[in-house]
Amino acid sequence: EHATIPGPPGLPLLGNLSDIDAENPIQSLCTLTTKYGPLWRFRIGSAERVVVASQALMDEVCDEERFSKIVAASLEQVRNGVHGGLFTAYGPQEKEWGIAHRVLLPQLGPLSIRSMFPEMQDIASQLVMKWARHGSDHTIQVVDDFTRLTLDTIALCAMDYRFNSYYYQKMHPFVDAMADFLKVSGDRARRDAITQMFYRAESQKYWEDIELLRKTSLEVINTRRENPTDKKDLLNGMLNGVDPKTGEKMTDDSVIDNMITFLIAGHETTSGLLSFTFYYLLKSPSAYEKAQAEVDEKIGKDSITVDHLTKLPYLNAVLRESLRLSPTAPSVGLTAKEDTVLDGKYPVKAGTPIVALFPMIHRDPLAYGEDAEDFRPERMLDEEFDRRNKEFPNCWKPFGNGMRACIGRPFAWQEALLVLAILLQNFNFTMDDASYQLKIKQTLTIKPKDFYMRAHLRNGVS
Ligand code: MNH
Repeated sequence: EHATIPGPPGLPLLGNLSDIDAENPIQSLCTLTTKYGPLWRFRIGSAERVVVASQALMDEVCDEERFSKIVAASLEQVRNGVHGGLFTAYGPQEKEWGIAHRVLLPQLGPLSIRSMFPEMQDIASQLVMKWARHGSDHTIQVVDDFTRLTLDTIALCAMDYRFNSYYYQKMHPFVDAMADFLKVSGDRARRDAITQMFYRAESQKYWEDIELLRKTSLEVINTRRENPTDKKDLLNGMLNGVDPKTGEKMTDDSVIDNMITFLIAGHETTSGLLSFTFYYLLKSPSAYEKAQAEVDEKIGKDSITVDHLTKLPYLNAVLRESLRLSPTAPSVGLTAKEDTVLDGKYPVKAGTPIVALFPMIHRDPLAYGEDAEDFRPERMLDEEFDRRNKEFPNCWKPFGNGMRACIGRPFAWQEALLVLAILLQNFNFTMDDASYQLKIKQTLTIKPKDFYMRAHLRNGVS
């Protein structure tokens, strides 16, 4: 028995354009889900999209035999700058993806990441110093400083380059170019070809930004070739690594594509994670207390080591719970490989984009119960977390699925754990405005908007 997927009616030409807030599309999709249920469709112009928003449907589309990642909309535009880099590649059918994937997987595995700990600690300590010197009267721009931290960390670990962002109010020109390139990629995705013609000046700057990103990256590569080191960073990994399957190395263009990709994929998501985490901790005093108690008990006043990080179950749970409620990469795009039927009765054509909506999937009451809206890290402690993932497969997917899942996950996790621990160790935090209500700013990722806090140095910790 076939049924039609429900959805908002929309206009003949524009489709559902007016149902979706261009500034905050994810929020609109979530609101519409409460109206149309966990499986619904919408149109932008004549292009149809299907939204999946429950654990059961997510589990179905995670089947890589039937579904694969689709590069549509913003991602298609990001390809203007980074082509077949890991994040924007169409998939294994694009040779560049396979080679880079196999060369980089071990470089970003838990073992290699451990060796990056000192550099992560370097950047994290600089943040502690900055906040300590500013003192508790200073309003911390949480998202901005965490973005400086994650960007400096990935640049230092990936290619031994220091942006030194903490020292500047304005961002490094490379960083500005990257941010503008991403923003305009998103804007372009919402325009048709005719409308796009009216954006000549924007378009020119867009291609100049891409040029600057690629030229700077090539300079970094050339500098390394002229000054070889045996440092085990990603740049050396990319320049020297040999794909075990084809015996080939990555081309220079592919190294550039992926260098920019790491800077893009490697900073916004992690800075968003840290920002939301502090928001949730400040809103949940009991979770905050437990987190700080764990740091005091397991680390105390010692300098943090990479081994400390394996002994912080509660902090782990805090990060998982933060990513559940506010998945900083809030959706991924999939498509059916062949015409298929979802949920046993809803036909979906091959090629139709399917949006997996993490904020709703992660609040499915079937998997998370009636308190799914609450920030409760206890539910994410290993035992319960594993039990739930077994009973409700794919109910927590903030890093995506299968072979196209996040390759930077171990990197992001080590960085986020370290930063959370070192900040709780050194400061007591308060909300700048106790009545702050969470607002969300969406670009490619989501972040809390206008969220500020204050840092009070804890006594006796240096
Ligand atoms: Mn990451 C893919 C989330 C940190 C590099 N990342 C993905 C995907 C999600 C994701 C979701 C799948 C996208 C898709 O299906 O279209 N990533 C995150 C989150 C964090 C994160 C929530 C932090 C928290 N990612 C990082 C870091 C790096 C990185 C740090 C780099 C060091 N991510 C990638 C790359 C891909 C990716 C590269 C693409 C992998 C592939 O398709 O081969």
